[in-house]
This record gives sequence, structure tokens and C-alpha cells, in this order.
Amino acid sequence: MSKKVRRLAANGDLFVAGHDSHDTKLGAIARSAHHLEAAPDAAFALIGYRTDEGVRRNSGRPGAALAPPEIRRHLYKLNATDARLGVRIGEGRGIVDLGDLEFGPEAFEEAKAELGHVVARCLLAGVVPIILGGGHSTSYAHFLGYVEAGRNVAIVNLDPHLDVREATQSTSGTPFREALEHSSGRLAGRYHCVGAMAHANSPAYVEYVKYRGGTIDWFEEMAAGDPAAPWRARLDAYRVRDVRVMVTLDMDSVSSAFAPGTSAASPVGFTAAQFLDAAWAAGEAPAVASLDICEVSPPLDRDGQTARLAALAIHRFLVARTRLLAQGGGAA
Ligand SMILES: [Mn+2]
Repeated sequence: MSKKVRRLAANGDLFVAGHDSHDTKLGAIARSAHHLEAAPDAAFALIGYRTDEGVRRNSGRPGAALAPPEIRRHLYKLNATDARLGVRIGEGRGIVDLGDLEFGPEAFEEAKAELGHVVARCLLAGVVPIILGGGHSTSYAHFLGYVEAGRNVAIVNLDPHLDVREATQSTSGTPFREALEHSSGRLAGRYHCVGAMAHANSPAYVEYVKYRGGTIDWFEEMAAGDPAAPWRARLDAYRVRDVRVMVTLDMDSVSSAFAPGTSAASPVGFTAAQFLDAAWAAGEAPAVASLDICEVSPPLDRDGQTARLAALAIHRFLVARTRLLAQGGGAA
């Protein structure tokens, strides 16, 4: 690993059993490790990506670099078992926590390759990587993992913004253009943005996405502003074995009433419950091979509300995917 990109282990205090033996928290079943090889049986791998340089370059409000440890802190306090369904997350295979990638603006490009390496190793090992962003530039680094692993991929993005800006430099507004234009052709136009807002995108970029073969499901056309139907349809469109789906959840897609701590907060958007449903659906969709959550900004948050919502979404994903694995499904 480059000296400019450091790997910080997650805070060890999070991985402890609680005082009540009848109440096991997620932190007690997660294991901290530097390499995936240290936990060969893991079903899930957590990796944080501490950057908001892309947000800064895109004139957004910085702070997302501080999100991974905040989301993790809330996540590990949640229960290891879904009490309603009786599903124990990981079902004996567990979660490995690979810590966070930390780097300065000078290593913005190098760090993408580093995250790509981690994601690729997970994909090749049949482990589902869960990436804690970071601004939305995280998703391009996430995509690079599929390139390195030699896997064809579709991107399903819950986001009010298309994030396909044409720019002289990589920002949080460019990741999906970078992926669409990557020389590997691994994405091949399979870009699906769900929840795009009419006032927040330029017609030129709408045309661009369509020209490339992608799709847009508009927020304004969703019944009661609920993304469930188009979201599930996009996730389930890839039943073929040679295309895996990477899901990215932009916290900006949630109304600021529920998620005030984001880089581009908006009073209109999905409810917290709709956001959690989207995470659940991603866990349930067999073609989905990885997940990221981006744009949580702790300095702009209110009492940890947004970081906690991100943690709950990951928990929903973990439960749904564990249940799918128990039934013999899930991307490999
Ligand atoms: Mn975005």
C-alpha cells in the first residue's frame, strides 16, 4: 500500500460483548482484521473510505471524510439478530472489519485504486464488501474493484443527482461518468439512477445518461415519493450470472427532515423508512454483490441522526442478505 494511503483499524472498543449475555450486539460478532485472509469464512467485509475531497471540488459541504467511524460506532451497537425474523447476521460466517482508508487530497487518485484492490479481493473471495463513504467519489473507487476482479457490473444508484458531470478533475459529481467511460467497458451503459430530481440535474446530463444506455427513474414520478417499485425493478433486472450489481445509496436522497447531516441536504426526498426499505431490497436481490453508503456528513448532523440512519440501512441489508444466503441465494 502507498505511504500516502493509510489503513486505520477500527476502534477496538467497538468489538466487545455487552454486559447482557442475552443481548448480543453486532460489534461482538464482527472481527477486526487488516487482511481478508485473516477471516476466510466471513460473509461480509466492512471498509471505510475517509474522503470528502471530491465534495470540496464539487462545491458541496465537506465533512463526509468523518463518516466511516461514526457510522461504524452506531452500527456495532445494533443487535446481531433480527428479533422479528430470528435471523442472526452472518449466520456463523460473520463480519470482518477491514478498517478505514485514510489519505490527504494529494492521494485522492491513488486511494481509489487502493479501495478497488480491497473490493476486488472481496468479490473474488465471495465476500460482500460494504463500503462506508466518503463523498460520492467513493463509488468510482468501488467500481474499480469490479474492473480489477474482471467482473461485469451494473450500478444502481439511489440519488437525487445523476453524478455524471463533465469536469477537468474527478469530483463527487463525476463518479458515474468515470465508470461509464472506463476503458475496461465493464459497466457497458448499465447505470441506473433512481430518485433523480427535476430541479437538481441538467438536461445535458439526462441526455448523456440515456445516450450511454442508462436509465433514470424520476423522484417526481414516484407514487407518494416511494422508490420501492422502480428500485426493485432495477435490482431484479440482472438475474443473468455474468453481470453483478453494485448498489450505492446517497444519503442526499433522504429528506433533510430525516437526514440533516449530508453534503447536499434537501427538504424533499425519501423518508427514513423508504431508505431502509431500499437497503433491505438490495440485500434481498440475488444479483447484488456489494453496497456503499455515501455523503453522510457528521459535522452537519443533528444528534447522530443521519449516521444512525446509515447504520440502520446497513443492518437491514445485512439481515436481508443473511436470510437470502440461508436460502442458498446471493451473488458469488
Ligand atoms: Mn450522489
